[in-house]
Amino acid sequence: GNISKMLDFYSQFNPSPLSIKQFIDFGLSACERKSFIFLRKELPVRLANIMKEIHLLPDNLLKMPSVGIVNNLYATSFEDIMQFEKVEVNETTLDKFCQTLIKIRNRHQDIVETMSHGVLELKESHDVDAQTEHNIQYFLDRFLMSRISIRMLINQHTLLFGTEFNGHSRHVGSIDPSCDIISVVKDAYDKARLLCDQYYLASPELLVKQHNEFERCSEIRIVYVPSHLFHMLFELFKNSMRAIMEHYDNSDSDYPPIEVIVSRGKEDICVKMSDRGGGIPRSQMDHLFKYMYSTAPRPTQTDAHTVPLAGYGYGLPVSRLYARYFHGDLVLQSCDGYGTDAIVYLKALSNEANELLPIFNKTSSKFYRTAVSNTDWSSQCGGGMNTRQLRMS
Ligand code: W6P
Repeated sequence: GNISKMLDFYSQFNPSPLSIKQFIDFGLSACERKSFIFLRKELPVRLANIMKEIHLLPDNLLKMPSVGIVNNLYATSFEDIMQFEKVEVNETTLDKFCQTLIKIRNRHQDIVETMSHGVLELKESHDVDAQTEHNIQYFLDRFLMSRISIRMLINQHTLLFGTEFNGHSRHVGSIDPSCDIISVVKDAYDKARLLCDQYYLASPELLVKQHNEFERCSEIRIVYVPSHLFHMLFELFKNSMRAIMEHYDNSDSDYPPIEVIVSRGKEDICVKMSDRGGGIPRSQMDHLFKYMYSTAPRPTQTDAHTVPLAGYGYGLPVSRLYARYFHGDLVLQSCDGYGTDAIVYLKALSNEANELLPIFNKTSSKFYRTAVSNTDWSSQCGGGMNTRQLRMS
C-alpha cells in the first residue's frame, strides 16, 4: 500500500549523523520550526532504514509474535510522522508534532524487552544455528543503535521546544555542556550499591582517582549526555559488585574496593573501573556481549542465594552501544582468577563525537546472506573456541 511506497522512498536516504557539537549549536540557536523541518525528514529516514532491515531477519524470527508487534509499532510511528509531510508549518502544527513525538517515545518504551522476548521465543521453538545467531547479533546491534539515535532526536526536540523545557538549567536538551564525570561515577556507584546492599547485605567501597593531563587538578568535564554515561557506569558497577560479592565468602567483611580512574588526554576521556572479583576466563569474554547468550536461561536463576544483581541481560551490549553511539567504546579485560577491568572511552572533543548510525544498503543486506566462514583457521582447542571470533575481531 501507500506506506510501503513511502518506506521505499525514505529508506533510499542515508541518515544524517550529528555531532554533539551540532546538537549543542542547534539547541542554542535553532528555532522550533527549523528543528521540525529537519526531523520530519530525518525521523522517517531513520525509521525506514531500520524497518527495511527488520524484513531481512531470518524467517523463523520474523514469524515470532513479538517481532510482529515490534514491526507494527514501527509502522504506526512511521505513519504518524507521515501526517506532517506536507502540512503548513504553524503554531498548531508544531504543538501537534511535539505531542506526536512524545506519543512515539512512549509507544516504543518497552520495545527492547519485546524484541528480546522474540529472540527467546525463537530459541524455545527452533534450533538456532551459528549463522542465525550471527545475523541476530548483527541486527540487534543495529536495531538498538538506531533506537538510541531516534530517542536522542526526539528527546532533544521535546526537551528544547516542548513543555519539558527548563530555561534555568545549563543543559541543552539531554546534553550537559559541562558534565562532571566523577559525579556521574559516584552517582552510578551509589545507585548500584543500594541494590548490592539489598541483595548481599554488604557492598564494596569505591576509590576514585583522576588524571587530567592538561589542566592538572581541575575536574574532568565533558560535553556529553549524562544519562548515557550513567547507564554504562551503573551497569558496570552492578557487574563488578556482583563479581566481588560472589567471589568472597559471606563471612569476609573486607571486600576489595572497586577502583575507578578517570583520565583526560588530548583525544579521549577514559573511565577505567577495576574489580578484584575473580575475573572471567577468556573463553567467556565474548559471550558477555552476545544477545543470544544473555537470553539463555541462567544456571543461577533457580538458586535462591544468587538473586542476580546484574543478570547479564542486554545490559553490557547496550552499554557498549551507548559508548559507541558518539564514537566512544566500552571494553572489558580480565585476568582469570583475579579481577576485571572495564574501560569506557569517550571522545574528549564534542566535534569529534559524531553519531554512529546504521545505514541500510547493499552492504548491510549482503551481510545477512553471507555465510560465516570457519574454515580459514584451525580449531583444535575444543568446544569452547569459536574460530568465527578470530575472523570478526
Ligand atoms: C566481572 C565480570 C564483569 C563484567 C562487566 C564488568 C565487570 C565485571 N567483573 O567479574
